[in-house]
Amino acid sequence: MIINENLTDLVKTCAYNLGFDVVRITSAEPFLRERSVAEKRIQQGFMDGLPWYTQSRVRRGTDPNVLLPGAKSIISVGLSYLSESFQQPKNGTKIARYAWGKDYHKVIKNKLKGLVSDVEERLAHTVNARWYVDDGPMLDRAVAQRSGIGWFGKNTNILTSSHGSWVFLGQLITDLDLDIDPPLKKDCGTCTLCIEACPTDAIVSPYVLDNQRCISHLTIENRGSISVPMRSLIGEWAFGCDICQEVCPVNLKAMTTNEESFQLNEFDGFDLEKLLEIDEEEFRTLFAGSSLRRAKLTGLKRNLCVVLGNLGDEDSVPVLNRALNDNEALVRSHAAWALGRIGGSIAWQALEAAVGIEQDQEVKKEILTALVMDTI
Ligand code: B12
Repeated sequence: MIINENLTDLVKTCAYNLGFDVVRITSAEPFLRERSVAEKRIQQGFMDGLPWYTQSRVRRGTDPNVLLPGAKSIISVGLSYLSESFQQPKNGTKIARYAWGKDYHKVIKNKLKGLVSDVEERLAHTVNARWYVDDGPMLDRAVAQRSGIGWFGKNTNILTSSHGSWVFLGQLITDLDLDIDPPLKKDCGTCTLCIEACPTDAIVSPYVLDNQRCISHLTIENRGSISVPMRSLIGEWAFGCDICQEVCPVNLKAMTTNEESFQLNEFDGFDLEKLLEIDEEEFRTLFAGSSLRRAKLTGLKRNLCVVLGNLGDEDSVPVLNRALNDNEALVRSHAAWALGRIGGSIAWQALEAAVGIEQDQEVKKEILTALVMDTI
């Protein structure tokens, strides 16, 4: 029989062999402090815009024994996605780094499943386990902090000593008796670079993020219109945002990933403008297995209009003009805004032609506003 100490070593060795960059263990005790913080954030309205993020989800997700009756330990893992070959797409648009390789949910879940079967094979008996990567009710960052994977940065991301915050987090709740690791005794000290760098002031105070102001939310989870004041602040970000991570001094020293699925530079040389002219079927084929699908085609088209408006290049006027005829009102309204922002006689003519035929009142309002923007 394997005594506890060796069992812990065995689990960690198996996890590192599968390619995880950081592996630590925490207990299956409830996360009471984290529960009350998350509940408070919901009450304060800082999680507004995420209807699925509810009090009952938080309560369930902070009690590992509800998720896996008989749970004794949680194996907490971090996998870096900082790829050396990373390159942003053509023409100045930006996509958050985490979305460049293959969809991490699948990659990490396969590894966690592999970890369970490797340990079961070595122990010659089944292990009760439940795994989560991003999509479950658990607070992944709370698990990572308590297990000592890393510490909470003021931008709310978990920072690891070796790979900075460029790590995905996942965990395996198990009924295994494992040795518990302590949290790290580290913090960000007096540094406030991430708070100062956020163009939308989304980090309202250290460790507190206003979801509705975060570019990541506005461009990924948000299904509706992007409010006019936020549009120009989004800058070039067409999907997600990395500003609060890019300015972090810990991230400057971060090691890069060895994970093959994240080395791929799927969009290298891809002209994102093309997205404005593809249909659902082409989108599904082009972006199969990519995290970008989360924003849906309509959301991505909306974002691209905003980015093209911000880039202000007159060469984008023809594609934006065609987007004024998109089937989705959301895309047409943001295309109108972008044309108004770029300005010039061709943009103006396109808007004037559209105002006569547009049936949707909201879009019509956007076109009229854009026509005025142009004449200012
Ligand atoms: C909802 C969500 C979002 C929302 C809201 C983000 C937010 N801050 O809550 C949006 C869409 C904006 C988002 C954006 C991003 N996300 Co996100 N997101 C999540 C999700 C699903 C839930 C997060 C959550 O519960 N938030 C609620 C708040 C209350 O939780 P919290 O911020 O962790 O709160 C803790 C701290 O504030 C801390 N705390 C509070 N007060 C204090 C005081 C002190 C002194 C200290 C030390 C700590 C502390 O305690 C709280 C409770 O644990 C998780 C996956 C999951 N299931 O956990 C991924 C997750 C957090 N996201 C992730 C990523 C990668 C991102 C982006 C980087 C993607 C991008 N490039 O665009 C950005 C980062 C934006 C940012 N600065 O946070 C990773 C983060 C990995 C990491 N290293 O931390 C996660 C963990 C997914 C994963 N499994 O890898 N995300």
